[in-house]
Amino acid sequence: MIVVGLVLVAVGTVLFHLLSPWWWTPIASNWGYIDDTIVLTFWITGTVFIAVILFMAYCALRYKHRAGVRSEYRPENKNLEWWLTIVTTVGVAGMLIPGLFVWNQFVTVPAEATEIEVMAKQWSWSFRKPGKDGKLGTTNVRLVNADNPFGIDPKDPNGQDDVLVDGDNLHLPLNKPIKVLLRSLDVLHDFYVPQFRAKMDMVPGAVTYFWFTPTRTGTFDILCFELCGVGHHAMRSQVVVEAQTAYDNWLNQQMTFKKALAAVEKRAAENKQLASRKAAADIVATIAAD
Ligand SMILES: [Cu+2]
Repeated sequence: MIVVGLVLVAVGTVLFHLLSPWWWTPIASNWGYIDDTIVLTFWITGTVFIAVILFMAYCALRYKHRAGVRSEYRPENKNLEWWLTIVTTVGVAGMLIPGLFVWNQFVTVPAEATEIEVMAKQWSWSFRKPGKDGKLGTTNVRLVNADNPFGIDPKDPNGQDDVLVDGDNLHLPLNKPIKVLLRSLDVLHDFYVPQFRAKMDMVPGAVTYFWFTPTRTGTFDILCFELCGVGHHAMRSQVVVEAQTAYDNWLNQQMTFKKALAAVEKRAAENKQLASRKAAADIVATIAAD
């Protein structure tokens, strides 16, 4: 009975793998190596899993209780120990070593990569890109407020032409390497686009990063991959990968920090004017009442 159960587990697992509708979405970045390492780990762990299950089934059948037969006591088997040690070492090394090579590439950002910044907060995403100067302005969390959600230093000339994308999708040009700088305003978040494979935690008070090159046009979901509170599941946005001309069109329509500052100042001036007009009207009303 146990033997049949164990064999069914092994067969069922393989069938589930072959027939399962849940598999990766087609890749849209340069990180095919990450898929390769996962597939390699899958084959090593999968083979060992099936081998162990079938070995247990074999032992349950071969060494089942028989009247009058006693088991033999064999505390040591040097030969078997060597054999198991070598096979285990090769298996573990096979899972670890390719990952080290991929990690080395993952943390080596190409010199030509364009920086973009992703800001996470409970529970939304916003994005910042360098303007024509190609440089992001310096930021400070102390400067973060409703009018300056990124905390950009208004005195830094590099920040004036920064492009701010708040409440809209992120657009990226096709086949251009991107260095993603990640910030969080409140708790741990994690920027993840399944089709890009790469992801990274966002830590309040620190700037983390990763890089990738989008290799396929399309619209892909941005997910938060770190449980960050009750709205975690709804922390969504989208990234649109498109050809350079379409991307340039989109970029030209976006708000820059300079324009955002000007709008804030204009609003402040209007409010002041309204307030003084109201004060004057109040005085007139008081005089008239007298
Ligand atoms: Cu989150």
